[in-house]
Amino acid sequence: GAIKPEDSQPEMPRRRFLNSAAIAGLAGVGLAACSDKPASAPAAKASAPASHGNPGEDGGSVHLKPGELDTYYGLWSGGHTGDMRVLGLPSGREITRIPCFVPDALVGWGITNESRQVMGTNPDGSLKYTVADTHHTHASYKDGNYDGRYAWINDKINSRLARIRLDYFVCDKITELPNVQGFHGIFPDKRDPVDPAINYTTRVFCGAEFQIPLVPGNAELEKADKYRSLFTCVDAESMEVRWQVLIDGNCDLTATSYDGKLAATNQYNVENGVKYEDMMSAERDACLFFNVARIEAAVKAGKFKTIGSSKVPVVDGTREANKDPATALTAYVSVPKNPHGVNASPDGKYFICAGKLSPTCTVIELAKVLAWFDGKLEKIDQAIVAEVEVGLGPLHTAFDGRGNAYTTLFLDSALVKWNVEAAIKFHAGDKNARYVVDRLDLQYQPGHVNASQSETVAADGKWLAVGCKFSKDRFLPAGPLHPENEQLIDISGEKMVLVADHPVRGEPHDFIIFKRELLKPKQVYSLDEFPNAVKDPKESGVVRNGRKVTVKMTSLAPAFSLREFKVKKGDEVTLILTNLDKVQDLTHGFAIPKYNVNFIVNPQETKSVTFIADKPGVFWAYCTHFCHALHLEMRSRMIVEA
Ligand code: K7E
Ligand code: RUQ
Ligand code: CUA
Ligand code: CA
Repeated sequence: GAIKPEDSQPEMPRRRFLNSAAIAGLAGVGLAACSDKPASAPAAKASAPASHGNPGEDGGSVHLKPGELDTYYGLWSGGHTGDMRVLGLPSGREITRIPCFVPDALVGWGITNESRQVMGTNPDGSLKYTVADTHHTHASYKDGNYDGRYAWINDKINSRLARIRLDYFVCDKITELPNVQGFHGIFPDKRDPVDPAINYTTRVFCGAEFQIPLVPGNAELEKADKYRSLFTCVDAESMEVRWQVLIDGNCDLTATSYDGKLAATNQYNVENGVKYEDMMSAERDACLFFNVARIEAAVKAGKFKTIGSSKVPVVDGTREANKDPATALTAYVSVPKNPHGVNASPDGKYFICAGKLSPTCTVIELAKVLAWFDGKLEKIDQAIVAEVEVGLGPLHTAFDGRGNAYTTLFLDSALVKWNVEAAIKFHAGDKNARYVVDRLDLQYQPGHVNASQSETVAADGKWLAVGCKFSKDRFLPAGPLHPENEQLIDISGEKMVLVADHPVRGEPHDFIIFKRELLKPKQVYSLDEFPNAVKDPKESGVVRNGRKVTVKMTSLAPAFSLREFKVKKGDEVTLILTNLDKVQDLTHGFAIPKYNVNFIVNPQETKSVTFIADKPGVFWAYCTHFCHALHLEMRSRMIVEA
């Protein structure tokens, strides 16, 4: 049963908070809805008339004719596949996937030397990690909008942050954060808090969700009340960790202000609980704010310690050490029970925390948080300008640039559109302020939501996508593992209209959607990008240095420059391949049977692989990427002499 907008206020006909007894039933709420036939008929059929799915102007249409291009890019987290998906929107077509944390046999990620160096290896040469759990993807800013330089994505399992170069759509750096577990939320800053000339991203903030013993001796391992979490700042350019903040409670999602002064994380475990019952025992948790300029000053002044073998400066952001606003590095704004997302409104004024176990959204005014740091606000909680009920299980919020927020309601399987200023008026006592504008049933249990340009000053209110965690009956059954259901919603009008369902393999979590003009990708590499490029076919050949052999080769359709090469059993072979084809889309592949070698080289790209030639015989190395009428004939013979 959905709540209609008119029912949702002023008095909410729902329990205010989910208590422990209710949470025991929470699985029930989700699972009952999942295992049973949905109570209501699928809403999409009725609600997608032909006139919708086309917000007009530059918004594009969800139904593209063959040959038509999308008007927006979507950068999607790939979930367990550890990559970033690139979509065209509004069509929802997947254009490519950019491998980051997990090996990929198309591009040779985890196979080529260059990618292995980015991924990280053990002393024995094996990959340090081969699994990932990516959640959040965000891109670099300039003047409050995306500037098309970088995107970042996190790996929650092994606390890694990957950077994607958006000129070539490749992952070029991965940083593992020290002394944290469950690295979850990320957000780039949007400008420098001090230097007005730096109106672009120079930092990426990272929240760690799981508290751990920071200096584990055996005595500490089980004392959960002593576990701690750190909030981390990574340099956007060098990808080195700049500093960390020791905090009370945990981190979950992350947000940054448009003026560069504040970063924040929502906290759902201020209790330091180890069991869910403990984690939801307090009535209020927090949204924890970081004063970026003060933290940088403290680091500069040497007011930090280091932890274990890490050299990273760690400043003290605990409650006890930050009571005095004049010197505080952090501020803990209280937020009802176990909030989830925290999102910055595109007007730069507010952060909104979604309640998860509380049916509310909390609106925090950033000017007031700054006033507290300046000693001009008596209590930090006075920065809360609204705490309004929106429905059950609010998780994440997007914006349309017209003053409306769109919050996913996990438990209600719905999206609620609400007006932020009206909510503030309602909270201030104007009981006639109707803040809920519209409500839409979703299929089913939505998590992340984002709208076109939503996390920029240029939020355009045309399209909105939702990542539904359950799809149940929405797609052809294909065994027990159901895809998730990503739904596209036209938000250009007063009423939200569902226009498309797309199945997606688990579990993407987060994504961003932005205008295609903001990216200027290159489609052919420059040879100079690669110090080891074989720039001329004449440089091809085999160079021996003891047991180490270097094979240099080029590709030019339909031939490799070496039709054969000879090595000896036991040699350590490094093969360098440069694709000298200059034409866009003319990619070659290179695979060696029985040697676990497979990778592609794009136009003007160089890659290398290193392996021990431990199997004697003839091995037809062949092109794996259809490139020419003589693609099948495009081979080289590796002869390994016994
Ligand atoms: Cu709501 Cu990782 Cu953004 Cu999923 S998140 S849990
Ligand atoms: S064939 S070369 Cu595998 Cu049908 Cu395409
Ligand atoms: Cu070269 Cu196929
Ligand atoms: Ca809690």
